[in-house]
Amino acid sequence: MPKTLVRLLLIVACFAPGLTFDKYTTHIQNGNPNNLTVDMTPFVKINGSYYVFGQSKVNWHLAYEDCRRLGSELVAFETSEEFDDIAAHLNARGDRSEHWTSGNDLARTGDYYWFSNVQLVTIKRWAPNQPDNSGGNEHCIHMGYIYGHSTEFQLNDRPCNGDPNSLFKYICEAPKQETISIVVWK
Ligand SMILES: [Ca+2]
Ligand SMILES: [Ca+2]
Repeated sequence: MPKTLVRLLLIVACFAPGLTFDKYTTHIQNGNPNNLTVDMTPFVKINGSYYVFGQSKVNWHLAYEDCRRLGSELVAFETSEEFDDIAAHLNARGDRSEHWTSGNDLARTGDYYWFSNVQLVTIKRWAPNQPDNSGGNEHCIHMGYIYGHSTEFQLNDRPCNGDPNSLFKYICEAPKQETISIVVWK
């Protein structure tokens, strides 16, 4: 048999069923389990999540826009632990100022959701007698030392906009990281 024909048969055989294999495979994992170096500037890492603490004092809508410009959302406290972590971070910096979160009841008064992920606000971190929808115009949630006698960060509802006394700093939260691994056979 001529050599060229043998080579052709071998090449064809490689593509025959049962003799092929994936050239590569992919795996997607939550987080960054291998601690790969990732530049998350200007976000700071707090207990596995990434946040930006916006320093300008703005209404809730402008705060949300600023977070979106960073590819993030206003913070959602899905757990009390996350709230406590952020409060501890601010306290450690000596920052007791008020900060917007993504929480609001703009869609249905009295139903408070984290706007960034549509999860119900379930954490028990409201300040005493809050939320009170004072004046019928308080629909956005901020965290702060709500009363003069407050001794810790808590949540309160305030007017989302149109109130010069409700211009606050804000906290943006980056989306959860995923790590994609590609295994290549060569
Ligand atoms: Ca969160
Ligand atoms: Ca209130």
